[in-house]
Amino acid sequence: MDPATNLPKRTHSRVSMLDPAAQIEIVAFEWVPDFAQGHVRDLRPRWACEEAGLPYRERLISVMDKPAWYFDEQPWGQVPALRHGDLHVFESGATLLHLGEKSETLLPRDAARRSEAISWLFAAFNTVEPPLMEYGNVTLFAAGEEWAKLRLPSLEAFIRTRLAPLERRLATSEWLGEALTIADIAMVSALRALEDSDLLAEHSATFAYVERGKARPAFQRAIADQLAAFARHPQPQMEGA
Ligand SMILES: N[C@@H](CCC(=O)N[C@@H](CS)C(=O)NCC(=O)O)C(=O)O
Repeated sequence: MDPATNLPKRTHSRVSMLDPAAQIEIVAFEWVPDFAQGHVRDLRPRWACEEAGLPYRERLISVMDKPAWYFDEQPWGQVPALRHGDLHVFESGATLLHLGEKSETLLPRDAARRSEAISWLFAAFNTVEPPLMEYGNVTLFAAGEEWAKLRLPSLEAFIRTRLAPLERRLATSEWLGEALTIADIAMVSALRALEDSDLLAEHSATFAYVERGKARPAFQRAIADQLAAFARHPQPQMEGA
């Protein structure tokens, strides 16, 4: 048994941690449009559960017709949210921290390594991810708009200033700390927004880091389970379509 969770230790399992009887529940969407499939943020706590061998169940809701009760758990109605016994957690970063508290695999107990992991976790969410989200907006959702074309060069230059320190760190280190932690789960997930961009390709250590994260069996199981839910749920009919 794992004393932190009172659950059987199931690390290094080759089977998915998805288990309808699990105590941990992750709220996810039953279906999203193609461009978002494999990127929805419930992937982050799913991946963490897989790394740590923490069983979880999924609760699927509709992105088009979010249930009213869900706004009491996630004020913006976004995913993911996580329930664990009486605890309700929202924001993917908070779900990662919660799971980190349950598993030393995800968040070291040693004070120095723990502070390092938490610092990088916040860096992923606060320093690295915001300009990458803007990049997605400029190159995908607003592509073709005049303002987006004007914004792109300065945004790319800014993103390079965010990637350069990561590149330095990852040139000599496989993960942000000594071993993979919730910080890497957050950072790799954020960097995936650049998957098809030269910005990532031109930073070879950071590129290899993202590939290393995605190659992990735990990541593969997590993404397969997210995609399996979409495959089970047909695309909803749009109004007026
Ligand atoms: N800061 C939030 C963002 C969550 C978020 O943007 N979730 C997206 C899916 S990846 C969502 O629920 N989108 C639908 C919506 O906003 O209505 C977190 O990290 O949990």
